[in-house]
Amino acid sequence: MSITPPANLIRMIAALGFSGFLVACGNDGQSSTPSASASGSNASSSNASSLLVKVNQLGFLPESAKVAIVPDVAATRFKLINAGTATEVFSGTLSAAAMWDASGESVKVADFSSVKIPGDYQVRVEGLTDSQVFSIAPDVYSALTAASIKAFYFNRSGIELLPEFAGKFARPLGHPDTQVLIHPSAASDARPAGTVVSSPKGWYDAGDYNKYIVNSGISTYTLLAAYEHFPSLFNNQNVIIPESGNALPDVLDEALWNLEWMLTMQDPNDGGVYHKLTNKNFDGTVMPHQATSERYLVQKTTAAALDFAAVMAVASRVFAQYETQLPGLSAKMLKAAEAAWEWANIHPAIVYEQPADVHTGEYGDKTLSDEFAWAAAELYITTRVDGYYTALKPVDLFNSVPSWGNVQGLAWVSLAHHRNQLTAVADQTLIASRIKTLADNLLSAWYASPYKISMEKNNFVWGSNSVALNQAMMLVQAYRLDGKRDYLDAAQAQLDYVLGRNATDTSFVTGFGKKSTLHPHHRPSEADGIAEPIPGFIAGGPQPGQQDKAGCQTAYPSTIAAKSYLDHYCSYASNEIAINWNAPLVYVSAAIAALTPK
Ligand code: G3I
Ligand code: 9MR
Repeated sequence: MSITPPANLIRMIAALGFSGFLVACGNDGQSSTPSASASGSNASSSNASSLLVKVNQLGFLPESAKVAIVPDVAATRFKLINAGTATEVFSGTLSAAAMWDASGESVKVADFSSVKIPGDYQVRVEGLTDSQVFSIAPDVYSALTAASIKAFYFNRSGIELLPEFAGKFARPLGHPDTQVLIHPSAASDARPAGTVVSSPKGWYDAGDYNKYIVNSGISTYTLLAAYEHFPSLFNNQNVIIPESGNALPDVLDEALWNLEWMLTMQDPNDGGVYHKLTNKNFDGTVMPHQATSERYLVQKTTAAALDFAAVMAVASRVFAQYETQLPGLSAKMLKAAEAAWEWANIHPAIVYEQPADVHTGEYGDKTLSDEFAWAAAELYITTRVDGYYTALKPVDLFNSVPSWGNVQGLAWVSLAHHRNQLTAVADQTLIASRIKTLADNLLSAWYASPYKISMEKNNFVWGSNSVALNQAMMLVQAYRLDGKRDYLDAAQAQLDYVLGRNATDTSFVTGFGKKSTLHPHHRPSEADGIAEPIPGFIAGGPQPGQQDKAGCQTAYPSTIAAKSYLDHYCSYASNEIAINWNAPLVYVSAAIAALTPK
C-alpha cells in the first residue's frame, strides 16, 4: 500500500508535537491530547470498566471484521450511530451473553462487519453509555504503524534527538557508550576485566536505559520480517527520522541503528556475544543524558550468540539489496552470524547468571533448543546450506507463539515466508502444517472466546499485550499460506484488543485512542516534564503478578488477570514499554493494512 500525502502530513504534524493529530487517526474531531491527571492514574475501577462498550478506539478498515464487546445488559440489539450526523446507520442483534474467565465478565458480541462506509461511528446499546468514537477509513492504521516505528527512534541510545525529528520530545544525547568496561563475568585473555570497549548506538530496551542482546534479537527480527513480508507498505513511508529520504526505507534505517550496536557486542577474538550492555543498577527517573553511571559488557552467553546469529543472518539477506549504498555490510553480517553460530556450538549451554553486583534485567533463559533452531533456520535460508536445515531438527521442532525466551516460532515464520526459495531438503508439507496447527489452535480459542479474541487466562503474563500481538502475527502467517479469511479476522481481533476492545477499556498505545495509556513506565516519558507520554509505545498490559505493587502508592484496580493493569509510572509489571512489545505492533498493524482486501 502506498502512503497517501494526507497520511504523511498527519505523521509530520504528529512528529512535530502538535496535539490534534489523533483527529486523523479516527476520532471525532476533538483534540485527543491525553490530559494527564494529577494523580498519575487513569485506570477505571474494575466495575466501571465492565459497564462500557469495548471497541477498537482507532477503528477499522472498510473490509475489516468489526466487533464490539457489550456488557451483559437486558438489551438484545445494538445500533451503530454515525457520530458526525448522529443518525443510525445499522442495527443488529447482540449474541447471547457468555462469561470470560480471564476478566470475570459476562459479555455479548456486537458484529457490524457489514458496515463499510468510511466515517466516524459509535456503538449504542440501550442502558449503556455510547462507545468511544472510532473510524472506518482506508488508511486507519497508517499513522499507527508509523508511530510504532518512530517509537524506536525515540528510544535510541547515543544520539541527540533534534526538534525537526522529535518535535517537543527533543532531548540531548544520552549514553554514548563509546567507553564501556568488560565486567569480570565477561573477562577473557584478550579482553581482561576493565578493558575499555566502544559499543555505541542501539535502542534502550524499554523504560530502562540498558541494552540486552536477547531482547534485541526478537525485536529487530520482527521489524525485518515486517519489511520482508510487506515491503511495499514500507517503501514509501516517511516516519521523519534523520535518515528519512535516503535510499533505505525508514523501517530498515531504524533496524540498522540497532544492528550496528549488536555488531559491537560480538567479541572479535572468538565470535562470542555479550549478553547485555548495562549499568550495575537501574537508573532513577531521569532523562538519558542525566543517567551517567558506568556501563559494562556482561557475560557471553549461548542465547545471546544464537539470537545474534539468527538476526544477523536475516539482516544479511535483507541488506544484500543495498550493496551499493552499504558496501560490504551484508557480507559482514553473515560472517558475524557464522562466527556466533560456531561459538555457540562450542559453548552450547552457557546460560546467563546474574553477577552479584549487577541488578538490571536478566533475560535469562535456560532452554536453548529453540534458539539453536531459530539460528539454524535463518542461516539455512540465507546461505541455502543444507546442513543448517538438518541442524534445526525440524521434525522435533514444534511451533509456538514467539516471545523473547521462546523463539522457535520465528524459525517457522521465516521458513514459511521463504518456502519457494528453499533447497530440496526442506520439508514443505511440514512447514505448512507447523504454521497451520498453531494458527488453528489460536482460531479455536477465538471461536470459543466470549470476547472474540485468542487471548486466554494463562496468556496474561508480563508483557501480555505482546502475547496478543504475537498471536496475531502467527495467525497472519496462516492467512498468508492459505487465504482462509478467519485467520485474518482473528488477527484483526488481537489488534482490536490492544486498541481498546479489552477488559480495561484502554487503548494500550500511547497517543492512540480516546482513552489510552498515559503514564507508562518509561523514564523519558516521565522525566521530560511534558504531560503526555511519547506517542507510539505499547504498554506491557494486564497480568495478575503485580510484582511492582510494593512500590506503588496507587492500588491496582483489580487482581483479575485481564483487569490487573495500572496506568501509573510505578507499574513496571503492567505499564512498562519495551522494544519486543512494540515490534509486533509494527508487524501486525502493517500486516492488517497490507492483507485486508481493499
Ligand atoms: O517461565 C515462567 C512460566 O513457566 C510461568 O508459567 C509464568 C507464570 O507467570 O512465569 C514465567 O516466567 C516469567 C518470565 O518473565 C518469562 O515469561 C516471570 O514470571 C516473569 O516475571 C518474567 O517477566 C520478565 C520481566 O522482565 C522480569 O524478569 C518479562 O518477561 C520481561 O519482558 C521483562 O523484561 C524487562 C527487562 O528485564 C528489563 N528491561 C525492561 C523489560 C520489560 O519489563
Ligand atoms: O525500571 C525497571 C524496569 O525497567 C524493569 O522492568 C523492572 C523489573 O526488573 O525494574 C524496574 O526498576 C525497579 C526496580 O526493579 C525496583 N526499584 C524500582 C525500580 C523502578 O523505578
